[in-house]
Amino acid sequence: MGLCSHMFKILRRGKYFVLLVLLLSVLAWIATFSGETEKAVLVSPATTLTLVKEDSLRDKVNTLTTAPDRLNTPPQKVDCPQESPLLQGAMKLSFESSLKLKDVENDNKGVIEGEYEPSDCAARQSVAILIPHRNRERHLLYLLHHLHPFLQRQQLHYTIYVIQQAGDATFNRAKLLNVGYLEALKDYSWECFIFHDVDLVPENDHNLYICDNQPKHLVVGRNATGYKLRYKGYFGGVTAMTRDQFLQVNGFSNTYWGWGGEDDDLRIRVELQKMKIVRPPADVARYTMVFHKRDSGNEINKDRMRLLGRTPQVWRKDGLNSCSYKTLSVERLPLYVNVTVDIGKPQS
Ligand code: UD2
Ligand code: MN
Repeated sequence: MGLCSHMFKILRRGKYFVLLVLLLSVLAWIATFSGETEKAVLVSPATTLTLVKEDSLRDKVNTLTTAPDRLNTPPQKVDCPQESPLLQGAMKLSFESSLKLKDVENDNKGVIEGEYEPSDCAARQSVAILIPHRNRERHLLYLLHHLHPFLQRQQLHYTIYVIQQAGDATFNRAKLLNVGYLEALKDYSWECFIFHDVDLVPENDHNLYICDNQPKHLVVGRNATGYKLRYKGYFGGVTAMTRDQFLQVNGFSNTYWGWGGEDDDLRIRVELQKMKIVRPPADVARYTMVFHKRDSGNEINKDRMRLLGRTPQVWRKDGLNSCSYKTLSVERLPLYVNVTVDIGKPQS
């Protein structure tokens, strides 16, 4: 009997002991949980500063610190498909004499100050379209009319820049394009640049206005030349180079005043860098050139052969790094950024 009651007492105390242990565990769990919550809330700027040294950590910290905002911002866009579903292939082009700038603006409501990006996916490339220009307003209108919808069907993020040569000194297409590159980079870190004559309208939207890992020539053929490549090495009209490819060749030469040679000079620069020009298939890289005569102020450059001969010696110091100009205005018009520039005149 005595032994039994002793055992009974021990068991009863043991029960209280188990209860006590349970209670303590619950309290300890609550304490740990609330401690962690506090830590998560307390990711302060000071903490982020010490963590940002490592990129992966920076990402993690950014996720943490920006998470609450995400509730209010739209979800991240998915990448646009490899091939846009909006492409239509060969198009019938129209050049109506009744076309007005207002019509083109109304047709392109998604373009703001010359810039567009797809609303439902993240564009594969950000592209600056650079158009050298003086006194070709009609050609510019036709080009804007066709090019905006063309680029939108390709689901690109782009801005069209028109670089206007001020004054009536001899025209210099190449220098204007250098200016366009330098000015466009003040707006955005464009990864791809398209150097585009104002009078060339692409006929097929499978001719993609994106850059490759080699410089790309987009005009294999045009109406006036029976859609044949004019000559081997021809690099005029419309070309695409990445920001880095163009920097690597020091851009165009600034010294070609008047018609001709500047496109061959760029090809020589590309070849000196052991880069190789690529082209889209001939049935796709087709253009219509709006008919025109040689402009006054853009007479044939008789010095071009001599200049081409010295390119290998001078390209390092004649180009982007020596392009001096004075920007007179930058107007952000609905369909393009209009950069007017004084690029000087040829040295006599
Ligand atoms: C060819 C090339 C062009 C360039 C030029 C020689 C093709 C399709 N194009 O064009 O890329 O190498 O020979 O310099 O092969 N411009 C004006 N106003 C002017 C003069 C020129 O806006 O007063 C601009 C305009 O963008 C024009 C471009 O410069 O498209 C080239 O001039 P062009 O069209 O008179 O020369 P073209 O057709 O022989
Ligand atoms: Mn032309």
